[in-house]
Amino acid sequence: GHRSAILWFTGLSGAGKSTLANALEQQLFKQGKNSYVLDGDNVRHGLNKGLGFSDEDRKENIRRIGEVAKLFVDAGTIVCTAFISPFKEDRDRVRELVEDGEFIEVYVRCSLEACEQRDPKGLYKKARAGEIPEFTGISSPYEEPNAPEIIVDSDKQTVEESVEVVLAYLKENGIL
Ligand code: GGZ
Repeated sequence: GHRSAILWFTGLSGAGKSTLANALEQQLFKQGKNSYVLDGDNVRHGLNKGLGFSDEDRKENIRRIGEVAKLFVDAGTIVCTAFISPFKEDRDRVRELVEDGEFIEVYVRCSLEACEQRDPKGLYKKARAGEIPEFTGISSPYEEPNAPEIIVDSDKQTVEESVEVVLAYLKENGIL
């Protein structure tokens, strides 16, 4: 068995949150653990269709995702969420929704320079050109976590190394 928890990945666009969350989910699945990934692909196009990227919309995006993540925890699932979640206050509010130890904040740290260099969807280029307003890191803030449970440096560590770091944390803390 395992205990349920929220693995809350936060970081800039292009830092590798979804990649890491999905790689972790694969490992958990292999170990027979009940896990699920919430990310922009399955949330922003459905439940949160209609929300944009103003501060208010991001706040509401994160609030709803937090409530859904809590439901997954109630259902006994290890839920991995991969959203920029730029505001500390909004992340802290999700933390307060669940029991102590059930909210595990994973800061996927990556310099803006590296994210911008990667630019897998060309969004930074568009943001620099003024074609996307309020783009995180360019024209909208990202507040770094003060005390995340886990930090991975995605511009220095491989995805595999980062997955191992998270798995080790889950074992040490009695989730797995
Ligand atoms: C940031 C934006 C924006 C703006 C569209 N700012 O790299 P991606 O493409 O796939 O991930 C980004 C995603 C961010 O959505 P989140 O729900 O994670 O954001 S938040 O937690 O702040 O609500 C990016 C794309 O959407 N995108 N416009 N203006 N990212």
